[in-house]
Amino acid sequence: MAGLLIAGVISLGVLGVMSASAAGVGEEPPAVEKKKIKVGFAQTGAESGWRIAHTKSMKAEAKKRGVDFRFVDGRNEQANQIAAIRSFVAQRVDIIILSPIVETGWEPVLKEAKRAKIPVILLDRGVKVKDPDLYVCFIGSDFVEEGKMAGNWVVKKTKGKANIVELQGTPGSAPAHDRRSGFAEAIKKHPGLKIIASQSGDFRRRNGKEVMEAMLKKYPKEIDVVYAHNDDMALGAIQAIEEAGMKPGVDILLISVDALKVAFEAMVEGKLNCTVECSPLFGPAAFDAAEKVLAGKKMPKALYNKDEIYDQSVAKKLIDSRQY
Ligand code: GZL
Repeated sequence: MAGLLIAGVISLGVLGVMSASAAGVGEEPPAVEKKKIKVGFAQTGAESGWRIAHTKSMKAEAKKRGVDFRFVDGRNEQANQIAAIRSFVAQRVDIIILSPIVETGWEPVLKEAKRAKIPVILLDRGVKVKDPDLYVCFIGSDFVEEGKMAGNWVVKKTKGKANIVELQGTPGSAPAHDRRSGFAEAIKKHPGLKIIASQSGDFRRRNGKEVMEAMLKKYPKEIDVVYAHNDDMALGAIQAIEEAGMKPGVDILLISVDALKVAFEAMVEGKLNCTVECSPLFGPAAFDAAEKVLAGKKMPKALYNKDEIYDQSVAKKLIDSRQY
């Protein structure tokens, strides 16, 4: 016991003495702490269930990786996101991640980031810029493909004959533009399918309800299908249809995008007919890309998430597995 004690004391003492100076002969030098990468993320806002889940995924992954994460909620204003990018440049972050609310108006501030030699990753939504080197890569969904999936479902479900009302997302945003064009492409060979009205609900549930109320006043009996660019607006439209004394999912079919758990609940209730997935859970992919960029690895210009389509026939079976 004494030997052990002495060994204990000696080792403590030695350690005590040794720790007062640099590592001694034969001692392992203290592990160099891995430098924390500084990431500035300019998020769009908090307009929908999708966006909230997206922010949650990014914050959880940043915490898990011990990243020095600077988060700014753009509160759905491009000016706020531009100011956030400028502040990230001033803070000399290592990399900037941007979910751009709209596609245009980014050239000047992205040039400032480039001049500061700070790489930019686009997440979720794309931008229209002349110089593609203003960002390293885009990670998100193919919104044109999502629109096509929705259009093809409407063609099949209605046998190519229906009056359609479209609830569009934020004007000028990539998802609103591309989900419209993909849908129009899918239905163009079917003259019996007519978009009789199209209006933005800004991806918000309240706006979706208000726009649908106006549409029902204008077209009390003519609407067969609602194509909503996201589930939040579809849920608002469902409320408006019920308040007008009609059965959503039966009198008027509804298809939307995002595949939120609440959309699965509406499908189980028979009020929503179909939703196209657009997963927000790509925090891990975003930080993988950031680490690769900072390690000087070559990145593809675009990395697309895989999206599925779900209708009422699978809603009950899959609802418990939905993660957002
Ligand atoms: C899509 C994303 C869209 C969602 C909406 O990647 O930009 O914005 O479809 C969200 O729910 O508001």
